[in-house]
Amino acid sequence: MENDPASAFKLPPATRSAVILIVFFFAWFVLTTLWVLNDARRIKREKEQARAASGQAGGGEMVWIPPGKFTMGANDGAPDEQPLHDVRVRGFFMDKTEVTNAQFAQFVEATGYVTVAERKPAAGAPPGRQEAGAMVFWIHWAYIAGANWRHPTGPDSDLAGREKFPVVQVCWEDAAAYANWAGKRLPTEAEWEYAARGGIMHAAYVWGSESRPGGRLPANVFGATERAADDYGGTMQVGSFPPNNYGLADMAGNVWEWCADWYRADFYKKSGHDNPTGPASEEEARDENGIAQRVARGGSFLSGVDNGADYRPSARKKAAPDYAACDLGFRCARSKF
Ligand SMILES: [Ca+2]
Repeated sequence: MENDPASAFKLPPATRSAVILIVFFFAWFVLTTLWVLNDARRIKREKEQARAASGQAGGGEMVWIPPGKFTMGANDGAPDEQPLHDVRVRGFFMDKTEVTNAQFAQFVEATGYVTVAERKPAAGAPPGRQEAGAMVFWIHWAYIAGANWRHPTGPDSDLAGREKFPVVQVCWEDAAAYANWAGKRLPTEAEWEYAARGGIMHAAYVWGSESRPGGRLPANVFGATERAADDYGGTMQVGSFPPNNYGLADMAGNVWEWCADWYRADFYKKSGHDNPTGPASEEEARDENGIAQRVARGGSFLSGVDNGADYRPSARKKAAPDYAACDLGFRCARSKF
């Protein structure tokens, strides 16, 4: 045993414990330091990216939505908001506001793009829809010839003084074309809901749990302001109400916002948990009538308590990709710069 080389390293138990403790502490210290340094670098990088994102041509200002996990859906909403399921979302950038008329005009100016609602419908369009037009609400919904993004509520309306109002009467493909031009994309449905919640998890509204904090609705939704009974209001300048905790304005109300995903009422039953992107194809999205629709989120100035408070962050809307309406617009996202 005298010659056992290991015996040279034998230490009294107390000393050995102390050495182990010191080694553990040292390892913990090194790992923590590395983690803090790495996080500081990440925050610095994200701030730089957010700065770079500001004032992009035709894009509007974006904010960084940090990666995280949240519970998507609601138990007390419409059946398509169920079941609740955990979703992990990667960090991404999101437009602070809905895309405005001025921003959309820049896109049209630069590209000569003609929106779907401005194009003559194909031969065989149903009666009353043979002229270019779109959906307008006044007491009830109607297809109005001549309604398009330049004339949001019909041929007699225009955009004078509405430069900072959200663009409306844009179909899904119009929104996607704008996003592509701006170097962006439409947000996924999961990204949209995660961003709308602003880090307040499990709350029914983007501003928190109370339906009417301080006795009023802090968003451009039906019933938010005193109006005559026959006044259905309209869009407002973007950012007229306080933004959510991420700095995003009008995630409740003003206009519905197109998302990238195809819609399926039962999608949550089989949704993946890591950055889900909706049904994989148009085919998979077809409902019992063979119709495939896209998702829109956030409610509009027409959304009220009576129709399920569609401005809740979990509420889902489906719309055909070629549907254009006076209360439907969009905002863009971007993965990185
Ligand atoms: Ca909105």
